Amino acid sequence: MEHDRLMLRCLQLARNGSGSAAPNPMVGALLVQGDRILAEGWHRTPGGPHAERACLEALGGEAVPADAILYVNLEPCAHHGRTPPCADLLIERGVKRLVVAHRDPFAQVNGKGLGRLRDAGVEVIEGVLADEARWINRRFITSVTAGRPYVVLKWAQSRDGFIDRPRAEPGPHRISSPQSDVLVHRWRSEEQAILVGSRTAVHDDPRLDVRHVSGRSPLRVLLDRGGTAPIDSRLFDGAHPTLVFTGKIRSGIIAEQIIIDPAEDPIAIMLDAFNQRSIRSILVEGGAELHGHFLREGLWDEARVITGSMAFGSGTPAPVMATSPCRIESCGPDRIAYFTNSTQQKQPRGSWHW
Ligand code: AOF
Ligand code: ZN
Repeated sequence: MEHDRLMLRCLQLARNGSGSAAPNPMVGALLVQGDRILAEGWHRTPGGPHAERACLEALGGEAVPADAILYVNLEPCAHHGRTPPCADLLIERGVKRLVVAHRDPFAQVNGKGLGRLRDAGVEVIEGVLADEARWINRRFITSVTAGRPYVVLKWAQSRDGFIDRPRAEPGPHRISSPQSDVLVHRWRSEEQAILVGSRTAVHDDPRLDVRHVSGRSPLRVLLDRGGTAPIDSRLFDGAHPTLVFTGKIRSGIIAEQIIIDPAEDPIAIMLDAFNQRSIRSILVEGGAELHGHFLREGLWDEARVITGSMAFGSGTPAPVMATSPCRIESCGPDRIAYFTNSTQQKQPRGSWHW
């Protein structure tokens, strides 16, 4: 279908905003006349032009032909945010035909943009590649509709199901291959925050930044109620912002600190704090206890499990997933299993990997 093909192009454009558009959604737009693409645009960064404006700016001063169709994966906005409403801009510029994938669940828009356009006589088709478009904006949609960030759990396990071997034992503790490490850094660049528990900070001393690919490093977050992470941990090196949820404020560390009451559920408090900061997604990198917590409470959306080629024989058992993966990939010598929480956003059928 012609509409599908052109909406797919929109989604490709939208994906250019991966890692930079958040907390805004990823949106692409293109103006098409017959078989000619007249202009394209996408939303790069909050405060910058929305996709529709970027597309019409790319067209320059030229008039929009009456038979041209504007494709955009998200309903044009109706509100004055950091930028004026796109619906008004489309009407002013004389767009007569519009194809969108789905409505914007953001309360100030949610149907109002399409309503305004239809009232102005614009012919609107909605629902084109809606599942695919919702999938690429699953972080934004989950955050806006559920009031919590999209949660991606990630861990690496040995062939025999351990995420860690006894520390007293000599030998390498690394599980994933260099090939998988590059992929994990891409995953990091796609989420706004990355969370680990204190045991991971103590044992692994991770940097939690993006090094092997180009991209934005997420906010580093540490749950350390007992204040056990050493003061010279890399997480406190000031190289990137770090947020610590702690039982009591510590001096001498370069990090923002939020006190949490030991009697309260830390997961709920953290998710709420993220939500208040418009953090739409988090990558949870361990350890087993933290993953178990998210899994037990059903507060997760995806799990990505890297299985390495070596066996540990003993150690800390990896979490066991209750469902089968929706996809398994090879990455160098590793296998990666992808799980989605079926109560949440549905992944489209076929080989849709974004
Ligand atoms: C669109 N086109 O390309 C995007 C939209 O504060 P602002 O002005 O940046 O508005 C952000 C909201 O606008 C965001 O929460 C979402 O509802 C919508 N994003 N809308 O028409 C776009 N990125
Ligand atoms: Zn807009």
